[in-house]
Amino acid sequence: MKKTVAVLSGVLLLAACAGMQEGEGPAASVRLEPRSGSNVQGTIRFVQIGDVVRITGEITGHSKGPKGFHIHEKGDCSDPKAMSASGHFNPHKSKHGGPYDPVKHAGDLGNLAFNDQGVAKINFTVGDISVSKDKSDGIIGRALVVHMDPDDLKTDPTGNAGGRVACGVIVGGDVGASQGSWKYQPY
Ligand SMILES: [Cu+2]
Ligand SMILES: [Zn+2]
Repeated sequence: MKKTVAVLSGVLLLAACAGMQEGEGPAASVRLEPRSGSNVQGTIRFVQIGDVVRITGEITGHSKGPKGFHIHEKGDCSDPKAMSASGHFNPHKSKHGGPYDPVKHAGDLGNLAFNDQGVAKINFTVGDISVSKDKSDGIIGRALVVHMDPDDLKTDPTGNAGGRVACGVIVGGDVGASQGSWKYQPY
């Protein structure tokens, strides 16, 4: 009996590590859905790496150029214009800024660069947030929002980024895992 339990826990540990790379902490992900009558959508993944969080993914269906990108306070995208997601995630009661400015909301992720095809490929790291549900700067359970316009990285509290054209609630782990669409990938 004891041996069975030991073997089983070994299998579970292996499963938990599948897909992780060395040095990676917990992951979270979000499926962005169109809002405000747009076609903007995509899937984004967050991985804790030490003190920073790597953000990767792809978003399609926007117009060319820089577009504001933020984590918003409330994990509620139910409103057709995503106003239910409330303001920028701001646990430190700071002012709006760019992602690498000393003064910024934790949720200020700056701008995404959409190309001629309306696609943004995303791969960058930021501090001041963590892949957690419980920490004060934790992003799980909050909303990720893509905007209509560029974020000017200074106008408080919105960055003057215009309407909200995509929204999704950040969940722990990989989106689709419970539906079986996530596949084990050896590395
Ligand atoms: Cu925003
Ligand atoms: Zn902000």
